[in-house]
Amino acid sequence: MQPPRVLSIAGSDSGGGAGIQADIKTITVLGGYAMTAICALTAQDTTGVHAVLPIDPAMVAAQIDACVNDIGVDAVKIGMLGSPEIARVVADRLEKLNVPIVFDPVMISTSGAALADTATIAAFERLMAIATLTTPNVPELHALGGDTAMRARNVAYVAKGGDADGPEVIDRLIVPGEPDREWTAPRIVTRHTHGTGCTMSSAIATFLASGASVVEAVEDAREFVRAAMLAAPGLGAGHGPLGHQAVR
Ligand code: PXL
Repeated sequence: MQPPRVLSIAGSDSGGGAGIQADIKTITVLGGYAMTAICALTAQDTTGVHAVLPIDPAMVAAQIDACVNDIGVDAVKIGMLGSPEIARVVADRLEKLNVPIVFDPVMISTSGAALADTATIAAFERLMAIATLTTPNVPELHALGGDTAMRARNVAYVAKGGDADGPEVIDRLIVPGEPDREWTAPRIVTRHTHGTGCTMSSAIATFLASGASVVEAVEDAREFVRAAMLAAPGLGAGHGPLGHQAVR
């Protein structure tokens, strides 16, 4: 049987914990076929982001075209974009592609580094409009105008609760025209949370590529992120990576 083909359009994390590397591991462990369009390189480890190099927007477009035109794509995940020009070129390409799109509106790394400037965040509007699902964490939802602004945009989103306080983590799914849903689970207390957002969005994209509904995809992706967090290998002196490879 052909594996679900998932294209990750995102930034590279040299340390392997987040970004494109987390996406490839997630998609692969979940049985998908991972492809990538790299938008930015980061020199990064568990302690922080040491350098960022955005890729030429035309090169990002060429990577997307290569994957779409030959291998084909069943779902797309969008992560770190690196510049407003890249965000625009990605929107241009994806507006013509009729597959599920999961948009992780990446703004800040787990270690606190800014991964999107104001102009790039402004360019998120078109991507939210075409995404099947946008997956903001607490500070990202706030920067996007909160629930009021998201509901006014009439887009589906998962408000991830991992960054909120308290012993329980609540993730909420809002789909226009459908009842809201939420999932509650005991907080996993760990400093090894680097790449949780990337892992969540690429897991959702993989489940959607396999034909799951949005509700099923979010539910199963949450379980995968939690299992990978519990399997974290404890690497590095800062916020370490998840243990994707140990989840079976
Ligand atoms: O989790 C957000 C994120 C996305 N993309 C890249 C990252 C990070 C966080 O560190 O490095 C490349």
